[in-house]
Amino acid sequence: ETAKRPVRMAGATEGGGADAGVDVAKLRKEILAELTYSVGRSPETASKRDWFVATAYAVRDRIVDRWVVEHTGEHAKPLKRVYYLSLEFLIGRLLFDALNNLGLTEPTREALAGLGIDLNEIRQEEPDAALGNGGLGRLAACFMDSMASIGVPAFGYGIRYDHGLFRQGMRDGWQQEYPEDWLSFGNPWEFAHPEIDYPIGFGGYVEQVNEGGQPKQIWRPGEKVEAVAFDIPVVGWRGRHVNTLRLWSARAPDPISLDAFNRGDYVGALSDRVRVESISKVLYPSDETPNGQELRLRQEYFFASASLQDLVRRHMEERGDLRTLPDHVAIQLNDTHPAIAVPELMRILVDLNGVPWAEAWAITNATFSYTNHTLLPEALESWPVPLMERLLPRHMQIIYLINALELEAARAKKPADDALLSAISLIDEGQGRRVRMGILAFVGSHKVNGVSALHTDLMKQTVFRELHALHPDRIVNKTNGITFRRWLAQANPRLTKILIDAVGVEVLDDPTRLEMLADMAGDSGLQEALAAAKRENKLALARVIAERNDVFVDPDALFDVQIKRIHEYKRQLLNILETIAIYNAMRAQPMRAWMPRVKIFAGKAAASYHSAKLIIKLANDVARVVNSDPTVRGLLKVAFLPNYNVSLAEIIIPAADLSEQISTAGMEASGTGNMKLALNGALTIGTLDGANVEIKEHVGDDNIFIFGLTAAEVEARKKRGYDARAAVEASSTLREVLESIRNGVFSPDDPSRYAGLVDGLLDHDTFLVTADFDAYFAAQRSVYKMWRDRAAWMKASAINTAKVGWFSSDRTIGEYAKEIWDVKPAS
Ligand code: B1H
Repeated sequence: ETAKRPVRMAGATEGGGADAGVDVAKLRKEILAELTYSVGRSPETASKRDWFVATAYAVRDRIVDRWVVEHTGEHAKPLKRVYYLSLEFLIGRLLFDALNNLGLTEPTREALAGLGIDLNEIRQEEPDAALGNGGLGRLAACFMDSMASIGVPAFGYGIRYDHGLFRQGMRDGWQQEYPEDWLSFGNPWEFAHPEIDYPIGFGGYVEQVNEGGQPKQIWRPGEKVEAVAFDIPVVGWRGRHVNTLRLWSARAPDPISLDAFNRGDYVGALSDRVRVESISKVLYPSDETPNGQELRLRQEYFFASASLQDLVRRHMEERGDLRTLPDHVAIQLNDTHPAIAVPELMRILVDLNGVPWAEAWAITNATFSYTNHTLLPEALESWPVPLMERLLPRHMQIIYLINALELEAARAKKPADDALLSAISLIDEGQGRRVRMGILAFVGSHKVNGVSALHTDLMKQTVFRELHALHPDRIVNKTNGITFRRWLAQANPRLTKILIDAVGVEVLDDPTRLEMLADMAGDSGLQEALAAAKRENKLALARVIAERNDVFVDPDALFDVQIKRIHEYKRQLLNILETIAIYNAMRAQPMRAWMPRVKIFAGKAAASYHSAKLIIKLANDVARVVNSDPTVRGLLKVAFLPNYNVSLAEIIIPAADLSEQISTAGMEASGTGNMKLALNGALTIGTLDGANVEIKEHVGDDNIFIFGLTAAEVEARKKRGYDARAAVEASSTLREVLESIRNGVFSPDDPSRYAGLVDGLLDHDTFLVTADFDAYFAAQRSVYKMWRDRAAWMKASAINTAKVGWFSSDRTIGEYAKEIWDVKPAS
């Protein structure tokens, strides 16, 4: 039913729709009671933070009421639960998640207003929980929201890092890392459970004992750590279901060494504790760059072991038989980071519960599944065998045994194929012996998934080619998704209101209803409403850019946005080169009718990733030069916004006109920012990479700007041996750009700053920046052609919003539930 509806400007509540029938006076009383009795402040002396905490507590109470219902009575023992194991949960702020899902946003605004408090102000007091690096961690957070919303009984398991991803500062245009301290004022959403604790062992040795004539292995760890549970309730849409995010914190069994203390060695008295508790101190900021430190492996085993002990205990309490584990438990490994859980479950089954190996392996395989998020060779986890032997000696034995049996089975299927055997071996004999965690996760799982159609195909052709041949039904695709509740309803209430008016409030429950908007995309009333909302959002972003960068931008300029981790394969450099090309053209012909545009960048670089940090510096150098050049007359502005995080994304995305998704084809597994931006009406300029391919299929070729080499062409080019110098020679625009960088136009204080960067491009352009430059430049020109025709642009923008309903993480989770977990959602 796609009958046109008139576009109404009044109607449902902003961004909500489920707010009717709430007793505002009662809510106000509850907030005041929390302020008094939980925070310990009077309204007269309360700070904004106090008000935030009191409000969070009041909302939390209501979640807990439902949580209790969910965990007693008929819901208490669902047939099957999902356990989502992830080293990262990039959850951001939670107040509006909870308010929006409970239909309490407007009532709370009203309740607080009656007390002279502005909800929009106090929400800024909530720290942004950054327990993740980027897309992978944010995906886990979107999945938690979707599982609670569509009624998949689930626990998320991760680490309660004291310090999340570093705060990014800028000094002179260079990235500086500062510690992040989200817990310094406490976390009102969590419940500490010091009584839920599990011992985690490290090191020591394996003892072989004789049990009824059978040899039996017993691990005697040399060191013990306790894992303590902290729970955050996750409430789904309309408050129908509440799941749990359980994060583990490390605690030393002995808080202090009294021996050392009594000797007067006060630092030594605490040193063991500090070492042990360092496990949950800080998130690794690596993001697809290798780190390989021992502490990281400790983190992985710490949280995998605690989570398995916890779910096995629950399963035994409920079902009393370990052999039925796969009937009631599905464990999803978010990348290989928790893959050590595979041998850990084997240890629990075989060593601790006497299950025969073959049966244990069948149980393990039926319980686990694994999501791969990257094919970049440098990002594939592997651990040195000597480190594994020292830290987890029993697991190393189990891994050897798994490997022997897998190789034997492969040999039986494909005899005498040595290349195949070395390709699927758990042990990489290449550069020192290492355990390949991707292979371990693959063989330990019944399903292995990629995160976009293209990525899944490439998995089958490259990294997992041989394993795929042996297990042709194991690899499946689950294209990523995003929660529309955060990325549309909360982040963009102006657009949400228009959508509700246009296609009905049901769109909040069923994003496929957005499709109805496509038929109205040509309607000038709708276009004007969309343009007005976009302009308001751009004004809000312009204020942030002015505050943070002291740069003043025109809200009517095209906002061209690239926001994501800084990585060479994501090619922020390509975008900067195009920026310089425009700048050069403006200087050559200052009086031409240039369309005003703003280039907006944001993102963090791994602290040790020097070339990524140099790209940030270049963006800032270009910004300084361009923004202060009078010949440009303000028609081109460049802003690198520092400290990109979930909250900043919520401001930038609703204000974007153009979404930069320009990775070297074949390298971005999916992307999820691409989905958020298209949903919010930005047009994509992008390569045929990751989920861009599927976005193109949904929005149609006319409503997206695709350019550049395909993944297959990239492969072919590299095989052939790519000659960047020839490409640069052939492009006068690119040549000029590179010359201006090399000549120090953007670094007069240090003219040779970028000599290495330019030489690198010419000598080994690994990411084919120069190969795609001309095509990218041309695609940008077609962007401008469409931008000049406002009606055409707004129509394409509306179609983008209309056609991306499929990218809801509710759809993604529905697919996981059906095809991987065998769980029936409750609603
Ligand atoms: C993604 C990572 C990642 N892929 C290692 N891989 C990390 C790898 O700390 N580490 O060691 C951290 C993160 N992250 C991203 O996952 C992909 O690049 C995106 O394309 C994808 O959208 C996202 C979610 O699937």
